[in-house]
Amino acid sequence: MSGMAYPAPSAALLATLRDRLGPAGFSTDPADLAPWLTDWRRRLTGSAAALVSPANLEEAAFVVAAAATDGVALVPQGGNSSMVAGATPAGIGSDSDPRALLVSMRRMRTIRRVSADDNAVVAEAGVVLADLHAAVEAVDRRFPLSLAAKGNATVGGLVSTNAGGTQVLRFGPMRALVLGIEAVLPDGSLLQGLAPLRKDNRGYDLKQLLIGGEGTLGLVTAATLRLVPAIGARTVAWIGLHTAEDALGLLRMLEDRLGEAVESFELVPAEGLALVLRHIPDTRTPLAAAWPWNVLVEAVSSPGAEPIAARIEAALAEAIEHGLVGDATIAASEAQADALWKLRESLSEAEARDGVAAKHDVAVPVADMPGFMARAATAVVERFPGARPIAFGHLGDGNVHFNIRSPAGGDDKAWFAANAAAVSRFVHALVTEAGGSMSAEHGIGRLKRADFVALADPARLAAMMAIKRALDPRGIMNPGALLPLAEAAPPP
Ligand code: 2HG
Ligand code: ZN
Repeated sequence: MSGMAYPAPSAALLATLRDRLGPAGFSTDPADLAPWLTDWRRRLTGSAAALVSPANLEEAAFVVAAAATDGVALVPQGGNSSMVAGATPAGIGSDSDPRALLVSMRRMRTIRRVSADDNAVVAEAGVVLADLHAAVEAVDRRFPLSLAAKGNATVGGLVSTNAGGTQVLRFGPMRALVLGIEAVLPDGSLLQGLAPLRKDNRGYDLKQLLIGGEGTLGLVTAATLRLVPAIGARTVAWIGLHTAEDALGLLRMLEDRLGEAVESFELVPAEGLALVLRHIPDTRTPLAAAWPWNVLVEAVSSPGAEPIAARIEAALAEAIEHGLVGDATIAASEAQADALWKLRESLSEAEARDGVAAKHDVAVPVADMPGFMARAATAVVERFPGARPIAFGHLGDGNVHFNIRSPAGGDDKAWFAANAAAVSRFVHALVTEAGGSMSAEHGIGRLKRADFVALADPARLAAMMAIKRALDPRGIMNPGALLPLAEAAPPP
């Protein structure tokens, strides 16, 4: 379906927005818009009639209400670090006839309240994750979600995509960390639910609809987020293993010995480590030999608790003795811990520097993951000869990035253009058949929408469409992300 049924914002609407938001909050200057029209992975470029940047809740509500009156499409955007082009105004109008308003939340960056007693922080949508981390550290607390894009990703985007990252194992993804939400619904009304309630049983959980809603059900303007005790001590280890099954065995053993202290359990295959060492400056191999698989483990204790380094060391020695682990090193300083993390966090970038890859973000039950990775790799190579699968990431969460690189030595751009869509459909079908998810943490956005719609359970898709129609009957919120681009409904 075409998005051309969305009306272009009228001159009167643009003037109203300019008057209300002022020069800092409204621009039609192509130079201001350009950096925000292409997605992070540079796969899609869109167009917008204006960049609209509300500075507070009142302005945000004004923008949505004004757009709703005219049925104009709004595309919310935070740090523009979506892995799936969830915040790119593509497919709505065109360069010569731009029809979307790009709504940047980056000016709403106030941390309204931090409460150590409530273990909660109220942050506006535009607060950058790294700034949030710093603000809550100041009161001896921690927001336990982190990802490589922390310098760009914003609270609104993290909430709207139910972001995950490298620290999900213990405290969960955003869904588990959001206590409350403030949002503007598609008709301009306000959903005000920022109270840091731990229990609230008044029927449907509307905030959970907005979490992971990818901006299709409303504009998140602020969220109340759960905090946990600050880090007293952390131990970071890099471990070499023979098989992915052994990695899983190690995870369960460490949980047995260390309880909940294990906060990260990240899988890096030999090929992934080699890519990082080849492409990322200032990296060096952590173990004497190359192992088929590696894991990075981080275990954390709170300030008043016993440090755990000695217990990890003992557990790893035992695992080596039993042949579960090949070799291991434990960071002796914070600098060494950061260096080990750099090996993991640079993997995505190293892969990109090496060439193009078809990217996947799949989940299956944790215990099935080693088997799935092996089966899927064989199936992909059979179907696409020469393709090079590489699986890395959040093994402890049952989520890996099962990326497929082009055959070595060829023209990878040409291979990608000819095969990427078919490769992705193939991988997404495999994971769906395995009872898993084709999007574990990145969301659907625009890049995965076609596969999601094609492979989704019909009952699930129908329920989602019904919710969308009920809350956003004219389809103005982030058209084309997550769900098919609908024709804009005529004004009532
Ligand atoms: C990661 O885990 C990110 O490093 C990016 O989710 C994954 O680039 C990717 O495929
Ligand atoms: Zn990831």
